[in-house]
Amino acid sequence: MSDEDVELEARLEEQEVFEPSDSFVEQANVSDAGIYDEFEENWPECWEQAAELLDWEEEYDQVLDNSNPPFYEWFTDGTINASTNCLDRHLDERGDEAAIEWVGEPVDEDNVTLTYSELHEKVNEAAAALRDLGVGEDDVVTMYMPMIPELPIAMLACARIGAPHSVVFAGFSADALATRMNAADSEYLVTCDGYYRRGDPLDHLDKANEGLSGVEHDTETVVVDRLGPNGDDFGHDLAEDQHDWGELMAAHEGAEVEPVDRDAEDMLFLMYTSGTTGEPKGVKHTTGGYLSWTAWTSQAVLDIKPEDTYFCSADIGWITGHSYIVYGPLALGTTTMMYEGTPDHPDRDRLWEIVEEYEANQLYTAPTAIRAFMKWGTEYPDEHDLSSLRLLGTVGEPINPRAWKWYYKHIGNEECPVVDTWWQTETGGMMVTTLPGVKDMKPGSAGPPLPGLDARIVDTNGEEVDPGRAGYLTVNKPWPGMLRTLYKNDERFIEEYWAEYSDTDSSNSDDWVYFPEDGAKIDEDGYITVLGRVDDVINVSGHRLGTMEIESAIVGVEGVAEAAVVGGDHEVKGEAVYAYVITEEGQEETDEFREEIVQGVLDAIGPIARPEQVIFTPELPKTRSGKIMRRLLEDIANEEDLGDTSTLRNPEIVEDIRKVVQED
Ligand code: 6R9
Repeated sequence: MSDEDVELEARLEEQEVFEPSDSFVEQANVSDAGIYDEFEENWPECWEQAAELLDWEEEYDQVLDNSNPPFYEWFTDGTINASTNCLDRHLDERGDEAAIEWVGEPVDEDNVTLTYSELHEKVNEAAAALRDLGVGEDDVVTMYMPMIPELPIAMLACARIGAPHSVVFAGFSADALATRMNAADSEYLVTCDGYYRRGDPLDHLDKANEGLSGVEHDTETVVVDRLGPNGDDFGHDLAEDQHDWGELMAAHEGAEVEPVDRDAEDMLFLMYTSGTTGEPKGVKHTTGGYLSWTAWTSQAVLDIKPEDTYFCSADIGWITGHSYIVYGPLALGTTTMMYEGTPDHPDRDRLWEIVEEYEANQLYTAPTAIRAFMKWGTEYPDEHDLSSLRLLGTVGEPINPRAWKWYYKHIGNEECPVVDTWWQTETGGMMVTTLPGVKDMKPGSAGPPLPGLDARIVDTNGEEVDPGRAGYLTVNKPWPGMLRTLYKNDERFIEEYWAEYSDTDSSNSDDWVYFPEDGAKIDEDGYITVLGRVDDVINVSGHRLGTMEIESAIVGVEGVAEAAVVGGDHEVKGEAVYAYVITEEGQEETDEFREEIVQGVLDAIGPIARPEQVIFTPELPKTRSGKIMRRLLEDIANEEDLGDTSTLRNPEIVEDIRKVVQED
């Protein structure tokens, strides 16, 4: 490093508050600080500003119906179609502009640009094909696909005919697919033969078929041919209830499908996510509220304009991809990018190469990726011209100030505001973050709640805690993008998100408080620092995993008597999975058996849940009531001071476990 660089690093390290540049503010979609007061005074009507970003078939009567909390309804009696809003209405002005820039794995240089007209055409053909297969309004269509253009095409086709989609991340296992299709009674699946990973073809249909064999009802499957001849080796033949996507599309060439009028409160999609118990939760999002929320936040926070090229490196299989690759950006008529591959193939400058080539204006990624970039070194971004970038964003987990500053300096050249956006699958879109054209940034802190939102940090009694003290994050007013319920499980919806801090007997909406299960603190300026989950969910590389899900996978392995899973600190992943395992009598505690356990997790969930360490232990630390003390296990994983262990039934076990971990 030159002297100048050293000086710069030192200055950055000390700086705690960063102002957005004048040039950014001048052109920002939102730059008037009055918006906070305006929204507060004018709540909930302020959210008409979000609804106004959309084209409605039938105008709504009421912005919010809060007569039956927590079953809130937004934009009541309005009707709207999401695919019309993402496609048809842009055709006149932006028909020839790119809607999706798809960058494939660099296998045969087959990148694809889909203009709004082309995407519209394909979505219509796919909608006609799905309808012909029997998909009707309100039938749940499952999608199990990687980052290929057919995924958003199929999603928008479903939206057009009023069939909710349920996208299952392609990295999830066959079991995970079966569980989700069964839970949603989903009779249709769209999947593909395979895809590329780091240049090599990977079989996917095999996994899909295995999943289908665990589905309890009849199904129809559509299979996209992603690999062409490169997939021949997998030797797939389609079964009778399986159809080739390409043939279906060809048979419906030029078809036009009248978009179905959906009530604002009709379901747009389901997304299964991890929670405290083993069963994944089917989060239900609606058409009017969700689309308003993602469009408004895309505009206000990501500063998206139609002429932008916007790049979010998430996978559409997660909520970030739904909200901020597909629905938000397309509703605004911008160009949204999709990247099929990984950031390190063919080399570690892959993302920067893409940013340069496509002149991307925004980059929205995860702290885990930023920490990996940091580790790889500045030479990779330095090789590329990144001056097209105007704004940077992060999501998925807390970002440490060092990673924030690295991103700000080495990717944003100290000219791009960084938005650290806190939100969840359940919230539909961003909740706590700075408005980049209005607020200063504080690395490590997401920022204040967005205008019109009331988020507080409270203690276990629901009393607000003083600035600087750790507490629980709560959201005290409803918002349009919120989940409406857990699919077919209103009771669990109340139990999981509301019971903790609400007066559940009250029909007054003021008595209802949403609890996202995150710990947080607030500073004197109202900036919120999210500390992480307070339930049994761990966050590995920004992916939410339930410890119970992983534990049940492990105890499913023959020879395992009991298991406890916790998150331990990890330099790049944020958290990593640590599995403490008690074996059955007679089971040898060998490395081979460790491998079997790891395989059990891969089979049940997928590679994202791979345990970093499997630790054999004779016992688990338990409270007197028999609850496993995960906090202790976490501290052992992180080699921290153990504090008070007096409530343990078996305090001596802690030392034993610690010894085993240190020996490993
Ligand atoms: C969008 C998404 C949600 C959980 C959430 C929290 C963590 C997300 C964060 C963050 C700190 C941020 N989280 N963004 N923590 N700062 N900017 O990630 O949804 O997969 O449902 O995860 O992720 O713990 O509760 P989801």
